[in-house]
Amino acid sequence: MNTKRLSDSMEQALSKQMNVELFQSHTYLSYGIWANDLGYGGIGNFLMRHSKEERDHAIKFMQYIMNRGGKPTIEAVPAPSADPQNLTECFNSVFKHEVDNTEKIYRLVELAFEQKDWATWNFLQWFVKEQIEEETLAMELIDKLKIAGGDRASDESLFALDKDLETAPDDAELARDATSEKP
Ligand code: OFO
Repeated sequence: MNTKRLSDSMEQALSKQMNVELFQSHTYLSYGIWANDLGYGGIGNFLMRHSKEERDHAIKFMQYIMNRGGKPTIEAVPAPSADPQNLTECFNSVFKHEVDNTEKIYRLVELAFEQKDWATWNFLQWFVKEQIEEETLAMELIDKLKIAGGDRASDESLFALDKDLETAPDDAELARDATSEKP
């Protein structure tokens, strides 16, 4: 008996997204190596932690497809984006990667809606929320670097930024959790 609870097109689309998450993981890992190589151990550590989060996202897609009776397919992971030229380019690229990924998640939500696949729609809401956090986190990176002086930041402020990112939380605060005491 066929127990698959996903349409073929949804199974393929979710599997494709699993591979996109692995590509994101690859890219952040390679950016982490780049930052480390320049001596920014804290920034490199932050990017590598983020690489792991992206792999975890891939695992969530993999597990969901299997739970619904489908079979995900691991594809060849494309080479990560080229090394950035500087920290501004690196953080801008992180933001762009996250926005691109959000667009992909939105297309999956649309597909689930069209197919009235409410289980998948519900599963994807976790990613909609996650992308709000990840875009916010990427915006904060850009802001922190801007405050430190951007490409003309002094060694002292880059040292402080590097230290800050070594221990920075991996998740941004969501508006839904804000209160008047803690906006
Ligand atoms: Fe950074 O995003 Fe995964 O989903």
